[in-house]
Amino acid sequence: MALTENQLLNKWVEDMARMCRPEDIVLINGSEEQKKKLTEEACATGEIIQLNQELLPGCLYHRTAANDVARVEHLTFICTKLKDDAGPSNNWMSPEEGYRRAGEIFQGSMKGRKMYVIPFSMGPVGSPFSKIGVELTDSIYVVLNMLIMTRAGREVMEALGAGGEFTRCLHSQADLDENRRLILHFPEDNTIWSVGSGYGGNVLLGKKCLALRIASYLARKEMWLAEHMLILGIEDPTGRIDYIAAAFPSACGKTNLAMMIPPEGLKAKGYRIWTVGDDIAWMRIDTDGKLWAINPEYGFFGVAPGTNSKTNPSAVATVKKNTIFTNVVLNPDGTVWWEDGDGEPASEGALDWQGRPWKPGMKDEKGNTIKGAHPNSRFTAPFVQCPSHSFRIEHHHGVNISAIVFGGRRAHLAPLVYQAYDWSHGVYIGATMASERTAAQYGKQGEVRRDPMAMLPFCGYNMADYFEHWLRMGVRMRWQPQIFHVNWFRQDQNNGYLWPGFGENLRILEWILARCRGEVDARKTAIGFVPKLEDIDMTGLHLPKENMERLLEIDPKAWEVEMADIAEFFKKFGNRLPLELWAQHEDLKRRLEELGSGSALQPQPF
Ligand code: OXD
Ligand code: MN
Repeated sequence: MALTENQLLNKWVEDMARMCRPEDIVLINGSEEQKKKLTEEACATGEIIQLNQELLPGCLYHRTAANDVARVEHLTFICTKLKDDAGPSNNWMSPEEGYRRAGEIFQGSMKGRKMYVIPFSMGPVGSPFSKIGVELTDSIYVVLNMLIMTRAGREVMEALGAGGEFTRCLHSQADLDENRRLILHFPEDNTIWSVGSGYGGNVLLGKKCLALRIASYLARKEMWLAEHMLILGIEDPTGRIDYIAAAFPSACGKTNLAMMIPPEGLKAKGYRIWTVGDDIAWMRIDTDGKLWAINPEYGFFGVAPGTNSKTNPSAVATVKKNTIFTNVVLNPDGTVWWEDGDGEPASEGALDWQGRPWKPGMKDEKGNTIKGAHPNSRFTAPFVQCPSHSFRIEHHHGVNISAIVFGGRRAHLAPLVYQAYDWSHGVYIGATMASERTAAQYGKQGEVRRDPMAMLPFCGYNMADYFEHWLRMGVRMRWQPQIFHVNWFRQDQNNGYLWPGFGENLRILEWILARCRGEVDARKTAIGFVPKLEDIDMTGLHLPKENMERLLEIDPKAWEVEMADIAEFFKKFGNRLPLELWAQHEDLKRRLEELGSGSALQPQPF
């Protein structure tokens, strides 16, 4: 009997099976019964360990191979016919070479294993915002994760019907050899091939591969936006909810911001936060001329270390049940632990992320502390388990976006918050986003990594065209969201953070929304509109006034260095870069020169 009623799908599965040679093909229907059977099978082989079902009901544990713990940007390719269509920020391979090289690794890679066929929808099933994909994989871990991260199974098959379009996603762990690992995207064929990895970001193909790299390509063709953004709603006591979409590079606290808890001082105002998404936003202009956004995902694939009841109580509550933990510490009582989490790990009998006996405080030969959980260890948890999850997650048109926020980690340059003059200036701000490495982190202090719109590793085509697309989208909207830039990470001379971050960030979001509603005025500066000190509600937060002044300061000398770096970055895109961005660049340069010469030192109210 045919696998499905979709002949195109059947033919593709047949072709891929001929190449990978699995011993069996199993269609995932999304039922509890099938999930239970697969979990039992994976537990029997040790691929998955069942956790303490009394303390962590429905929770599972998995370890990836030690050489396979993160996304591999150097092995990730965009395979377009023309190299220039991938652009200077992507690795490129021709489609012929991609299919040939990966094909050799896929050849017979599923021998002795089953091939699972997972029909999934990114976005609510049947929504005009959504896209359907089908992932073929030989990993039960992938199946169980996809059942959390996406809407998957029979309902999606029905929506796909006999002739529907879908993204073809092929994955095999093969032998997990780093030298035979490739993550390939064929945007012109709506196809993804991932081989040789078992790590989430490389193998849950609905996420970074489809919802960002392939979707960004489709979004340009179809005039919408696929972005690396969280979506959050802020409800005020009158019941009005305004939504913000925000892009930050990886590891800048997106999940924490998406689930933030109002700070004590603002509690009296009765704000309520609604989490719509923590990683990806798909946005379309609706018939009302406004920008609407959905979260195409259905779960969280969050970093565990650092997640605790203080930094993110909602995430702690979210992972209490039905969660898959990857590469964290396994306690002998079947519970889990990670660095900077809640409580203590077991003092005896714990195993680290590689399955080795581990005790807190253990050191290696060089005297360095051995971490129990991998720094990129993860939890995969259903979206609706988040206490602040928005009821709009199921809504076909998502939420109306009032503000777009770009952010980076800058020790000295960018003020706490500023607002673009208009859409085109906002696109420039997004296109020039960057994060700086600080002494407390990794790499060389002060080194700047440009990460436009936090999409550098995720844009599936030439980023110069991507900027052009953003500019065109602005022209098409009748009501453009206001664009802002924030920097929670500004430091003093002693490398201490000037701003407390976490829930206190709501004070800045409050100003952002007040600006969107035209309720507060601002200082017009060379780089954009900056708040007047008195317009940020500091109730219950005692920060010295000098701190706030430092946080909002604009240093023309530092900006001069920045402008040179931006110009170097822009030049990489040659004459494909929209002239409008160069014009924005020149305007900013001129305004900064005026500021540096003292003629515009006093920012003017507008
Ligand atoms: C992620 C990332 O895992 O951005 O979300 O790296
Ligand atoms: Mn991300």
